[in-house]
This record gives sequence, C-alpha cells and structure tokens, in this order.
Amino acid sequence: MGRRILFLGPPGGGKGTQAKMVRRALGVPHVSTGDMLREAMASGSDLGRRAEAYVSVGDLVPDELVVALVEERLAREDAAGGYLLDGFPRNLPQAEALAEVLGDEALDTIVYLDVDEDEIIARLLKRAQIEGRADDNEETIRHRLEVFHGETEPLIAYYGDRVRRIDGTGSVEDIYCRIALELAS
Ligand code: B4P
Repeated sequence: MGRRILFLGPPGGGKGTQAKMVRRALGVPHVSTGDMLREAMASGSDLGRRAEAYVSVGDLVPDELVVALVEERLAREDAAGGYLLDGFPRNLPQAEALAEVLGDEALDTIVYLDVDEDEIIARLLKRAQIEGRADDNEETIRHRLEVFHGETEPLIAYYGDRVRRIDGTGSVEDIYCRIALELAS
C-alpha cells in the first residue's frame, strides 16, 4: 500500500493546487470532493442538483452524499496503491465514516496548509475574476471560513500527531518544497 494522504486546510488554502503537484510526484490518484461535486453539478445529475443548493451558499453538502461518493471512488482499483484526499474528510462524522470503512490506517499523513484569512479572501476573490466559481464571492467566502472553523478545524485535534502543519504562504513552488520535505521525513 502506497501513501494515503489528506490535504486539510481552509478554503483557498491551496489544497487543490498543491495536491495536483504532489499527485504527479507520488503517482497516486487525487480524490477531490470539491472537483467531484463540481463535475456532478456540471453534468446536471441527481447528485449534482442536490449538491448545488449547498455548494452555492458555502455550506457543506450532506455527509451521506459525500461519504457515498468517496467510498465508491476509493473502491476503484487505482486507489488500491494509495491516494491523496483533498477536501474529505471535512468534519468529524466524515472522518469517522472513513475510519469505519477503511480502518485507522485509511490515512498515514495529514498535510495542514496554514494560511491567514486576509490572504484567503484575496486569493479567492482573485479566482472569482479568473474562473467565475459561483461560491467565490465575499459573502460566501466568509461563510465558508466560518464552516471551516466550526466543522473542519476540529479534525486537527482528531488526527493528532499524524498532522503536519505547513506554512501555506509564499510561492506555489516554495510551498510544494515544504510539503515534499515533510512527506520525505
Ligand atoms: P472545495 O473544492 O474543496 O473548495 P475550497 O475549500 O475552496 O478549496 P479549493 O481546493 O478549491 O481551493 P484551494 O484551497 O486549492 O469545496 C467547494 C465546496 O464543495 C465546499 O464549500 C462544499 O460546499 C463542497 N464540499 C467539498 N468537499 C466536501 C465535503 N467533504 N463535505 C461536504 N461538502 C463538501 O485554493 C486555491 C486558490 O488559491 C486558487 O485560486 C489558487 O490559484 C490560489 N492559490 C493557491 N496557492 C497559492 C499561493 N501560494 N499563492 C497565491 N495563490 C494561491
């Protein structure tokens, strides 16, 4: 079994950006619930229609929908040799569901990207201009931050000493080097 890594961090912390770079280096699939939900919304599937109401206002999509999505994805053959989870688990019930399905060894390392709120808001407002994502407006960004503090941050204590806290500010390349060093140690 290869590496089983979780990228954890605030919205706009750079999880997606860094996970794509690490995936290339490790050769394991990048499983992003945000990307999967956006694909489902773009396809107009039943899941996509149900998810849209939550994603567009910055709320978490109900656990049972997301857990089923991830469970199905991790059961595929390409995930047998490890994976890189991005954005899941995002709260304690999701972490407990993952542990129930795959056991405590479901994750070997949690990379936590630490970025302050002013920087997050600036990054996401910039992305709004470039990509036009429906959930990248100031009101929704602030709500996503509240959800992060209330629901996702407790996972840092839950995962304890498996968490590697990385300074998520600076250039994308510098942050990648910090992560690569941490994963090699
Ligand atoms: P996500 O897709 O996970 O969105 P996010 O938290 O905003 O993170 P994202 O990966 O897009 O951004 P990143 O940190 O890479 O989730 C979207 C929504 O889906 C959630 O709000 C929720 O509704 C739903 N959802 C997802 N997972 C769920 C779950 N498990 N349970 C329930 N609901 C779920 O930041 C990237 C931005 O920063 C980019 O614009 C990038 O260019 C920029 N950036 C990155 N690194 C930078 C750097 N070093 N300097 C400057 N800019 C940088």
